[in-house]
Amino acid sequence: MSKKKKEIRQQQRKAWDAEKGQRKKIRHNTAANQEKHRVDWQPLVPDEEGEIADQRIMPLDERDRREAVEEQATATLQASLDDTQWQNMADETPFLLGKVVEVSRGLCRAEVNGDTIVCDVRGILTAEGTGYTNILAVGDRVLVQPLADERGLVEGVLPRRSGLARSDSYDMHLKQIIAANVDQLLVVAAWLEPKIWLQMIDEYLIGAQRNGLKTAVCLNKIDLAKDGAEIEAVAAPYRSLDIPVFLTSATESEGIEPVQDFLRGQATVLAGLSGVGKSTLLNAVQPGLQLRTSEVSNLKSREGRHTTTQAVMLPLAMGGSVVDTPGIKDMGLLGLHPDDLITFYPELADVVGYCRFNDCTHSHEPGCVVKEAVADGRIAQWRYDNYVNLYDILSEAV
Ligand SMILES: Nc1nc2c(ncn2[C@@H]2O[C@H](COP(=O)(O)OP(=O)(O)OP(=O)(O)O)[C@@H](O)[C@H]2O)c(=O)[nH]1
Ligand SMILES: [Zn+2]
Repeated sequence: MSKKKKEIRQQQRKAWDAEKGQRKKIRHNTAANQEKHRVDWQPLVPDEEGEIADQRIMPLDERDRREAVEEQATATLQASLDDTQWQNMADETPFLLGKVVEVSRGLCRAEVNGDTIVCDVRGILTAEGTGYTNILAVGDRVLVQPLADERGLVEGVLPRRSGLARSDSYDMHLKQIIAANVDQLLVVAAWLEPKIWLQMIDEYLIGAQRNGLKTAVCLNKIDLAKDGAEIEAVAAPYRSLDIPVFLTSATESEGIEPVQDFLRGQATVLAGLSGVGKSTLLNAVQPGLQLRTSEVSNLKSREGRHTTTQAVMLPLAMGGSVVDTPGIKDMGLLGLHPDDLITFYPELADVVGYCRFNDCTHSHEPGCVVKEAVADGRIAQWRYDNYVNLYDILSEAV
């Protein structure tokens, strides 16, 4: 961080601390805040008429400003955004820049000026009109109004540079954002216990690639494999598509260095079935790192209610972070047209134009060059099987 920026942050911090007592008084001076400090206070939600209490007593220009802030979240992804630009955006508002590191319903934990504080999310911020079903995800950069007692209020969500999203199962035009501003996804699979599930790996990879994220696969528990050639048969097709494959034995701390190299300085979402060894792997990457969200979390609402954590982003000492979220489990391929599936199987796409029938589905037709390529080993049988299975699943959904 530049010296100047450091100074600015220190000043902000000082001003924040100095105003602590005063701020409380000011807040109590408004009708809206007196309302909020009633014992039965609830986060702002629209009433039966769709009106929000705070909005009725808010001056017009204040409402305009909030609407403008909200609009920022609807902006499409801007790949070039970085920390400096987010800081500049925040500097143009009366609020502080925050980075969301944990999310639960209506609440989040955000890093603000080096501190991690629990924040309520302004009720007026809704996902409506954003194209998403949820307003906030782990990794989001937000505008935070600091409040008393080391708490804060999320006033707005800044534009994202990337996001891992999946189609909503009720309305496929809408998306649920699982993690924001992440760079890549690491699929962790076990060779055995639970037995490797190749179709699931492909599904995770496709999900990430549809969101423009880099991908890699970690094959863990290789100490349980008897045959190195079998492992190679899984690793080779991915590697030839420039998808790195790491072979690890997390309990033995074997093969960890390439995983560290992949994670360093990047925001990475972890994906993998239960029991494949994600926690063990992360502990081998950085001893002491607690992956399990339930243990990390003690998010409490202001009324003292505990809430279930939906996602958590953990910083890595070597730079970068990892995102653990149960939301990833059913990422699925919702909304993908079966005819577009082939773009995620470049080794099949390379040969399809030469099949005898123009509309060959490469499953049962004669004169299919894809099947020929499988037969003579140019395409891995299991990749072909995954393609055919997923094509069938997607065709049923259309
Ligand atoms: N043999 C062997 N066992 C491993 C290896 N890595 C992890 N395990 C074991 O696999 C079990 C599950 O590991 P976890 O790290 O808890 O798996 P996880 O993916 O975090 O599982 P969830 O918490 O359910 O998501 C534990 O008993 C680990 O000791 C490995 O490389 N080899
Ligand atoms: Zn064909």
